[in-house]
Formats: sequence, C-alpha cells, structure tokens
Amino acid sequence: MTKRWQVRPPNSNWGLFGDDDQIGRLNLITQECRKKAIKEAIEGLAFCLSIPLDLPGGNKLVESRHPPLRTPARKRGGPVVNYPYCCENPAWNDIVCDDAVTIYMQYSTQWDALSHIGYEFDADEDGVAEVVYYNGYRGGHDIVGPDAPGGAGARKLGIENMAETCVQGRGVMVDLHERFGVERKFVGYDDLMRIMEDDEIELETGDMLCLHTGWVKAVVDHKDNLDSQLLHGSCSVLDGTDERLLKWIDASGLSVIIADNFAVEGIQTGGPDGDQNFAALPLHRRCIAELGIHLGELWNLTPLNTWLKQNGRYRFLLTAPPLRVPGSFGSPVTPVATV
Ligand code: UVW
Repeated sequence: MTKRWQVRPPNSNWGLFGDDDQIGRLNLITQECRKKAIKEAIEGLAFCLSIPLDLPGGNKLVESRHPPLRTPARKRGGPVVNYPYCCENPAWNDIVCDDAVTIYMQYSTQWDALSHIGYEFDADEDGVAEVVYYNGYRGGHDIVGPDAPGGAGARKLGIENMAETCVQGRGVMVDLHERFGVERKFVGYDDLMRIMEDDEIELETGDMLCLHTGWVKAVVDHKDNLDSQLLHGSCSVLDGTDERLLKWIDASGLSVIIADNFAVEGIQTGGPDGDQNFAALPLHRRCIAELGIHLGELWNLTPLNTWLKQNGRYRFLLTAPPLRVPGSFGSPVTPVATV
C-alpha cells in the first residue's frame, strides 16, 4: 500500500490538506485570519484563559489523570532549592531553584492532539478494520505503545505539530451558559444556531470557536467540595449525536473548538444494541479523527465572556500554543485572549 488509506470514512476530509498533513483545520488559520484577529486587540487588555494546572483537584473527573507532581531537581545528592552556587565555585554568591513536574497532559486546561482519538475502520479495504487516526495514520505504526522502540507516543500527529503553528487567530465566543444556566443540557444544532442568531454572531473560516458553559467556574468555586453531579451532570455540553451539528461544524470553516467544560461534548453512555461502531465521544471522532479539528477543554472562559458581554463584543485575539513536546497526545495550555 503506497497510500495510508484506499477508502476514507464518509464524513472525513482526509487528504484535503495533503496526504501527509498533520495539523488538520489549523491550516485554515491563514495570515489574513491572523491580521483580522490582531484587529480585535483594541483595548490592550489580556485575559488568562487557563485554570491553575493543579485543578480540578484529585482524580474524580478522570480516574487515570492525576494532579501535577512536583519534585526538586537534584545536584550533589541534594535538592536544588535555595541551592548555593558556591558549591560549584566558592567565588559565586548565587542561589538557585530548579524543579521537575510530572504532568498528566490532559488533566487541566488543555488541547487534545490529533493523536488523542482514533477508531477502527477498514481503510485499506481488506475486509478487516484497523486502528486509524486523522488522515489515515495508523495505530501500531504511527501511534505506538510502550513496547515500541523509543517508547509510547505519537510518531505522527503529536502535539508538537500544533505548537509549531503557534495557534494564534481570532476567537469567537458563544455563551451557552447565559441561555442554559447550570442544568445539564445537550446542545444540538438548533440550540446553537438560535443563540448565534440571537446574539448576532458570525463565524468565518479559520475562526476559533469558544463555548462558554460556566462549568469550569463552578468547579473552581467548589474545588474543595466536588461532587459527581457537578463534575459529570452540570452545565452545557454539545450533543455529538446530532448529525446536523456535526455537519455544520464541518461546513462552518471553524479551525478549532474550545470549551470551559470537560470534553466539549457530553459522553454517550451506551450504544445501540449490536452497533459495533458506536462512539462514546462522537464529536471527538468527527472532529479529531475525521476532520482534523483540535479540541480545547477545561479552559477558563468566564472572565473573558463577562468582559465581552459588557462591551458588546464576541471576538478577540487568541494565542494558545500547546507545549512543544514531541509525540504527546495532548498538552496543557496557558491561552491568552487580547481584546
Ligand atoms: C477523553 O478522554 C474523555 O477525552 P478528552 O480529554 O478529550 O475529554
């Protein structure tokens, strides 16, 4: 097989940005888009769109993801904290601190890489489904486990590809929280279109869609007393089973989707009987694996959303590169919005 796929999934755009493309719809953030984005930096006010990376706290949200663990670097048998440089050279009077942090890349405010989600699909038409990711990259070959030489990681579609684009463009805020409050609401195409029409929001090719749900604010406000209802059953989530919504995402020309909730969409709890293709995260599948749309999750959007509302605006300059870690499936991010 000279090409990675003979048949691509029906709703995918594999090949559209080139057979070996690894950045998907980030290709749509052009120089022109960035110039339009910079025009939104009118007041010179900046907003930090991350929560502290040790939140939401504990591992109640996802059992396998834990808060960052920090340890001091070590030198000459001791920790490099208040470390006197005179140990190196008696003439030096400097004091040094260095540390190391073990980070679960998707624990807190983060980007999903295009290697984060794949599924089984018969892309080479041999009657047997294989594990495929965006643009036909393969599980076991391009995305490898711990037994592979060099260890587990994304040999293709790693988060470093996203970082190299700088991830700077025009953010467009849509306020779901104002309409739906803190009750769990699966937001479909009709709901989203109604809000965008009522709020006179226009989305252009390359824009970075931000969905304000209020979930992260509620979680941070209750960080010492998090319960399952708040974590898993409150605020708005997109309805990834709404095919019209998925079609609109594709047709809209948006480059990425960002939300201040756990997973942008709500997790589907069960599959129709006998349907082997059922996706627990159908919007992840369509966006990440089929269309090359990165998802940003657990962002801190409330202060920016409040300012935008108070000032009759919904657009801003957004700069949000992930860590340039080769081979990772996601990354913490400290995004900056400028208005
Ligand atoms: C999951 O694993 C639920 O994905 P994400 O981090 O994109 O929410």
